[in-house]
Amino acid sequence: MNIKKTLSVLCAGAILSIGTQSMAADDYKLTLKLSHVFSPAEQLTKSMDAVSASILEKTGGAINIQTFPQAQLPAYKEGVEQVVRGAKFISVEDPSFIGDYVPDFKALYAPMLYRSFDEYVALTKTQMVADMKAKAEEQGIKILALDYIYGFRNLITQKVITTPADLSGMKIRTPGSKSYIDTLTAMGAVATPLPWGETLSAVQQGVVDGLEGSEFTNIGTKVYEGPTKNVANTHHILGTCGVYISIAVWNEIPAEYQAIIQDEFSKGANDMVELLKSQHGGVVKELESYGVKFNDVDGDAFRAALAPLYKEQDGMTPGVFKAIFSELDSMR
Ligand code: X3X
Repeated sequence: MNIKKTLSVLCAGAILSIGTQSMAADDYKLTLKLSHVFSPAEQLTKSMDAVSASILEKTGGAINIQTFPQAQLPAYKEGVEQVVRGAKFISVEDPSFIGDYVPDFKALYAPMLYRSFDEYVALTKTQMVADMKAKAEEQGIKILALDYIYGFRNLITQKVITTPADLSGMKIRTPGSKSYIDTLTAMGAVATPLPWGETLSAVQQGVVDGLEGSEFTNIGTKVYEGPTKNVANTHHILGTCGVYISIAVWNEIPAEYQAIIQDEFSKGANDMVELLKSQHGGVVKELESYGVKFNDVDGDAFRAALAPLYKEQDGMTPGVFKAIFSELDSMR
């Protein structure tokens, strides 16, 4: 009989809650479904598979995380909704998708904030972000990681883009969160939200004039095989994914397994960041060998176009952007 049952018996029928966390029980087992939109060739997919396998092994088979890439299960906003509803589900999406529950995450994912992967990683370790995570838990979302970085998102088009004016009238595909729509609109484009699964066909058929994404997305999903061979180095958003699980599901997991899960997802993110930092130069060269051309842009013009987005939106903590800028200034 495990400790919790013993305690219950000793309390003569009055079930003594020992907190919201159940004690480790030899017979505890949990299967979780993990959902994301990335393709098998992308590092995020490989990292999720590796972390899940390591968790299964280190928990002696108790925690079985089944991974589902390419939006086979609910993804984006719908994936986060599964978490909030308390499903045995892990959603892996960028922080803009939890911005609907904690608006401060829209500020964290605002455009043109970060100059490097490391700046963002350092910011995620601050008390300011810890406070954001606490607010997420109040909304039912336990955040296991925020730094599965898949690269700076750049414009990927047929036409060479150097200024916001060049984007006028151009339909640019974005993911469906408001953060992306507002960003591409402010940059001068006609933001056209589509799930990733419909994106490459939309480009091929001319439904959109281009998209935006990282070099790792470009090479991992073979965007380069299509007509959009020009990449404008806007670095407008740092593409990163968080890992989200229901706080109710999390609290039922024995502490010893929680520690393994947290540790493995944290290590997985760190490993992925270091790997992609080392791979980026080679990926650019490989894309160039496929005929992709990279160009710099008028950064000041795009920064000026995006500046209005640093205005606090409903529900954001007053001064949240000032706090982010202050943290970043202290690192530079
Ligand atoms: O929410 C996770 C990502 O931010 C979604 O970005 P998206 O829809 O441009 O997909 C990125 C690709 O690399 C997926 O293969």
